[in-house]
Amino acid sequence: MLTRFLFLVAVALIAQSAQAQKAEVEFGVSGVCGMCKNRIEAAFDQKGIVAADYDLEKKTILVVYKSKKWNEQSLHKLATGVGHDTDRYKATDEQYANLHGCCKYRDSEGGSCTGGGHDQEDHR
Ligand SMILES: [Cu+2]
Repeated sequence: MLTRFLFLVAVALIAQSAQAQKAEVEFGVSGVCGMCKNRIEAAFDQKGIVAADYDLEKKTILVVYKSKKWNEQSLHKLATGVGHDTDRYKATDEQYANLHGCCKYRDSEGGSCTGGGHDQEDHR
């Protein structure tokens, strides 16, 4: 019972603090496989980001964030920071080079992992 109570208090607190200028944005991010999805979502695991969900089929990410801490530009930079182009900014060649081989969405040889197969493996 106590844990349930504490849980409800925590949820109420989170809901309250999240109400403080919460904003939502969706933008395009290049990616080809489950590893890309994990990498992109991990990059958005930041303080002030409430939720981030990458849609591999639509190649878009939906981000709920605190507008005090983040803006659209800084959010785009999170994706390019791990080597993924957005619909507004490009990752540097250096950032792109760090991607796993099958995640090289810019090259025609890349995307070999599309359709699954070893999506769940961790090559890092
Ligand atoms: Cu990938």
